[in-house]
Amino acid sequence: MVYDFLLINPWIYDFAAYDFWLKPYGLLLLGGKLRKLGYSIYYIDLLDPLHPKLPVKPRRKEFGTGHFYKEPIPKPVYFKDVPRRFFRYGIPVSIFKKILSTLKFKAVLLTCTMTYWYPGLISVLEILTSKYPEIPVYIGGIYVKLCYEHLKSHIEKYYSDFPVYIVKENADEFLKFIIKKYKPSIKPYINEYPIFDMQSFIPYVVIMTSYGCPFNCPYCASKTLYPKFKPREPENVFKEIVFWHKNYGVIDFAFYDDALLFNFESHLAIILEKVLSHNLGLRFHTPNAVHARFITKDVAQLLKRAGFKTIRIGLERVENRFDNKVSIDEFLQAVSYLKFAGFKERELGAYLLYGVPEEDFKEIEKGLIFLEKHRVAPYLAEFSPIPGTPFFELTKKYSRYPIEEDPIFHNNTIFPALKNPDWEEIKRIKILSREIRRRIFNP
Ligand code: B12
Ligand code: SF4
Repeated sequence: MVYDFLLINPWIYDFAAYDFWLKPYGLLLLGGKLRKLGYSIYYIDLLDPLHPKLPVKPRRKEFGTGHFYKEPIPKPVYFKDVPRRFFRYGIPVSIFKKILSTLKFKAVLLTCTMTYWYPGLISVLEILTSKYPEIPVYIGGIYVKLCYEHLKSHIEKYYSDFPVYIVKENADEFLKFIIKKYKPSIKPYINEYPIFDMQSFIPYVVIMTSYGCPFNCPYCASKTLYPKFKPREPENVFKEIVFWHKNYGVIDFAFYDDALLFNFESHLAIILEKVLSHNLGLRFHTPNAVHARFITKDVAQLLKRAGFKTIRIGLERVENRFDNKVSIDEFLQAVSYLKFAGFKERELGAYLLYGVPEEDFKEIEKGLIFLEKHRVAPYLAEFSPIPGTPFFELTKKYSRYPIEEDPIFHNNTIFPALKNPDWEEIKRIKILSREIRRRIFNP
């Protein structure tokens, strides 16, 4: 069979990558829409942690999360000051080539989620163009949206002889073009849900109930990616959840919303009440943090009753705060409501953003101690500068890397905003954070 489209989720080249409900949601979404239009598709997930041919099975953890298979690769020279090893995460190249050799397809769709993960995309592109120089390749996703010029100049320089196209638009716009150019070859699929069923296994399903965020924090890309906040119809979200549970036995659902609790009463509450009334026994997770400001006593109780198991709150900083999405009082109030509703310490956590320009590690330490005092598990989030944000402009002044020239330097592990990172101090802070978590979880 000749597939209309081959969809590929590229490898990750990085110091670290973990399947914390990490899926190429945009690409899976696009696949679902194509299938509904009657296009035949094939999906290769190069990150697939459950691929049956992996030489070593990566360790998996609770709720569908876990490690990826990885192979060490030489660290890029420009990262020589970073005391970490470098890996290619995902299935071995040989397995990918083998799968590819069995397939026939008319066009390829590639995505790239983090701006600094583009080397994985380029590796795939290199293999594809050398084996299938005539086949069109379309590239979209967050990296494309945030670093369009970077990819454009790369393609012009190295792939100008190949039919490689960069797509900045959202899936729906792209589909209008596809419909004109390609004729569907099979019967339309029953629904347009993301193609989780084309993975080798469905450990969990990602859900987005809304796009965008009403806030505009100076370090975040949400407004660039989604200028307007757009909720989905609660009934449709509920039906999607039921579909995965009833047909595939999925229990764990991770929300990717930027503002999951915004307009709670008229949105998420409706979805959760429906879930409860059907007694589905599901578990929900919020790897992308929720807003403490929207957590009232009732919200906390409904989240608990509905089966939320992982709640991460975006606190970011305790002192010298540089956003206004939450105040310390609101944060503490939210935590007390959540605990009162019955959430255990293990189920809750707060993100602390660090590694910002001119970082003061003493301040971060105080933030960690503050969280320990209030018995909220701290999770450190290393700052990554995102083009188009005020913090990107600020980082340009302080970075030891040309962050404007190459998105590889947006990698949070390298602490790109620091002129001269004190790696010992960073290690100390990370250990402290881990120890505080341990003390909170095992008093
Ligand atoms: C979920 C999420 C996570 C998850 C999983 C990440 C993942 N899936 O890769 C977790 C929690 C693990 C995570 C972690 C981090 N994240 Co994050 N994350 C997100 C989030 C909220 C959603 C991503 C997503 O799936 N979006 C929804 C889909 C539908 O959008 P999309 O991919 O763009 O797809 C659309 C189009 O682009 C298009 N499309 C997509 N693919 C293709 C392909 C083709 C061919 C075409 C035509 C179209 C197309 O169609 C889709 C529908 O229209 C985004 C913010 C956001 N709202 O997007 C941040 C975001 C990607 N993360 C970000 C950051 C900063 C981080 C962290 C560094 C945070 C930290 N300091 O710890 C870490 C780094 C993780 C790591 N290095 O391992 C930044 C980007 C950073 C960067 N430099 O690229 C973002 C943009 C948020 C922000 N603050 O601005 N993240
Ligand atoms: S509240 Fe969160 S998603 Fe919204 S702009 Fe701020 S950091 Fe981004």
